[in-house]
Amino acid sequence: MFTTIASDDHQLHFPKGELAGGTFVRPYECPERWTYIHDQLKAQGHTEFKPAQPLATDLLQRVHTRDYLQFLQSAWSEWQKEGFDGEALPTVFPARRMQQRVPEYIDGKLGYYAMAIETAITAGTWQAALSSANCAVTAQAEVSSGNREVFALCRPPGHHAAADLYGGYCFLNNAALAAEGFLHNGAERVVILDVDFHHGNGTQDIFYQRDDVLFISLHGDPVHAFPHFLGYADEIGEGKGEGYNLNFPMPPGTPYSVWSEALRNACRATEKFSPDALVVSLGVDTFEKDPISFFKLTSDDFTDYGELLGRLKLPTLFVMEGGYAVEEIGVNTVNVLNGFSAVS
Ligand code: FKS
Ligand code: ZN
Repeated sequence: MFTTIASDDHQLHFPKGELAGGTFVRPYECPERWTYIHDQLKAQGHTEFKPAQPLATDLLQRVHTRDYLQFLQSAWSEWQKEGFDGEALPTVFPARRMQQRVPEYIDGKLGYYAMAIETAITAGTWQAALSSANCAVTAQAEVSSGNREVFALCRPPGHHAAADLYGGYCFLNNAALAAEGFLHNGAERVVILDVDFHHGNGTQDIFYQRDDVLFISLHGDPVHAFPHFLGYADEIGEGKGEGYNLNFPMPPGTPYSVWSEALRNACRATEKFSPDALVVSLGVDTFEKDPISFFKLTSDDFTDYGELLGRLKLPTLFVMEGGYAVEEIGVNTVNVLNGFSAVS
């Protein structure tokens, strides 16, 4: 039985709008995602839930910059101070041939720290993001103290957030914070395996020059898929991090037969690295019916790959990332955990 670390604070982040396809739509990343997963865990006997402890605070500055953390905490009040009616969204960016300096005005700050524009900052965003990070680090502590079946039901997600970038629904990098937690608790090497449909650009960037955290990601080819500007196969790490970043971009329509071959390669690389802990960035937007993604995994495939992960026999932490087929998100997520349990 899995122990789940979850926080009701996720509800404090519920933006009304997301710019998609040229219109404002209700965000795909919505509070019901959490509820469907929560309810399915209970329905399938994973009845142990523990609250998040405020453990992320000490680690935040290992992953994120001071100025970025300050920005996230004050963005909503700075936005409100201007008397704007809507939610805080960026509109202008430090693109090529422009200054990379932090402006003082909130519009400029939003654009400076954003990597995409769909993600609104609202009144409860900081508290929700902080609690989500606390879920990840509390869950990491649970694994470090010997629990072999731990799930961090994080919302908002984290893998697009870099040291000083938010976007793609992410603010604080929950998986990176968990990896830092493992290192802080005595691990020498950690693997972060990102199976969300989207490339974990934030996580990759945070560990790009390091050899103590191997980042592996299976994702939609950036030529076709968000976040578009990172996630190519030739991104292998830099400096002493060279060789410690592994990307498996895959094309539209990719079925489980192909995807699972990439996962087997990822597992072999994981074993070769012989980490002390594994963090799985678990997004179930690889599902065939996901409304914004293009892989073709079925619900049973999630059980199958949960088993592949269980066979690694590593202290493992599952951290929730994406998944937008909301009615199936619970079943698909719990299938991964059940597959893992069945063999571990
Ligand atoms: C598609 C536009 C893409 C943004 C997609 C963000 C995906 C977020 C995620 C996370 F795990 F972070 F939640 N819009 N036409 O699933 O990677
Ligand atoms: Zn995703």
